[in-house]
Amino acid sequence: MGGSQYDDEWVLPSADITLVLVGKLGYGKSATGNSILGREAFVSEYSHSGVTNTCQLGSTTLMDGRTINVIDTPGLFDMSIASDDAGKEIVKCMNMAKDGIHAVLMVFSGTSRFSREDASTIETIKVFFGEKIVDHMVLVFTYGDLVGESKLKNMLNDAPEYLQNVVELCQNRVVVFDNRTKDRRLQAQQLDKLLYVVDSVCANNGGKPFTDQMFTRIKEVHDREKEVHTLGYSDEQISELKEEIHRTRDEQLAQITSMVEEKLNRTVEKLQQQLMEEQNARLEAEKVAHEAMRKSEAQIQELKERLEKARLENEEFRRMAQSSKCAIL
Ligand SMILES: Nc1nc2c(ncn2[C@@H]2O[C@H](COP(=O)(O)OP(=O)(O)O)[C@@H](O)[C@H]2O)c(=O)[nH]1
Ligand SMILES: [Mg+2]
Repeated sequence: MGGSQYDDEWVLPSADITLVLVGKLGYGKSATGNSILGREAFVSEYSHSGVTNTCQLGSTTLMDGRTINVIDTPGLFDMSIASDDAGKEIVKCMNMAKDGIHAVLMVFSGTSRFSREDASTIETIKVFFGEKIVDHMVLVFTYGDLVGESKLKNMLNDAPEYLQNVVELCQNRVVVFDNRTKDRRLQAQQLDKLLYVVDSVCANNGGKPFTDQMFTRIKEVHDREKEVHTLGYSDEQISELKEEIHRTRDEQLAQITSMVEEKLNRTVEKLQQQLMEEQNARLEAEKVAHEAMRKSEAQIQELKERLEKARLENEEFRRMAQSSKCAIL
């Protein structure tokens, strides 16, 4: 048999552009993926059941002839629902994007408030992949039918400081998607806008997609396997070797998975540390403010006492002045 647990998603088509959809469950990742591909490639619905909780790949050829791979993820870096399989899922996603990621589409719902968890999803990705990943980030706001571009601009102007910083870090790469529209012109328009932004991301990065050591390791596994096919073995021999090939691949992927899991654990630890430091800094700032208030209250009291003393002295003086006037008279 020679089956491998990685068989289904192992050999996948390469493409000119690879996009990964990231964000919380229910924000519209799958719907956005479908809008990009122009067909219902991913299940999109607001319910926990029925929605696959694994990465999926959809491909299409664009009008200009370029091929595009879109990877839909199940809230990969949403640490509030992180599962034991998170490491495996990340490896699966990286395998789907084995040549690297051109753009990470950070999907937010245009109708939800930007939350602390949203900020921590971005932070997790930054710590996990390193700061350079920000150069490949595009912010996608869904529910364009309800919010519209100008409303969203206003919302971003009043957004929490963290979101404003992210928008700035992403050099204003913000795209709005109405995934409900049936208007073909609007569908084409919003896809064009996204592709324009993705092209600018590619250009800014010298045409190179994002990769790191983990991607390199996965690519090595692919390359080694390709080598077997080019060594001049006959199909029959390769078929006999299949079990061996799969076993080697599984072992290597298991190694990469534990490396990813370790990195994920370190990421979570680092973020917890960061959070604790932020909390401590906030407590310290509150203490200082409280102390300053206490001090100013004491100063006000002192001032009041001095004024009262002055008033009493004035009165005394007036009394004395009056009695001395009487004495003169
Ligand atoms: N009105 C509206 N609904 C949307 C839009 N995008 C997604 N949705 C809905 O939001 C829900 C969640 O979408 P889904 O793609 O499954 O989110 P995911 O969990 O992030 O993949 C579904 O009911 C979608 O129909 C949009 O642009 N407009
Ligand atoms: Mg989905």
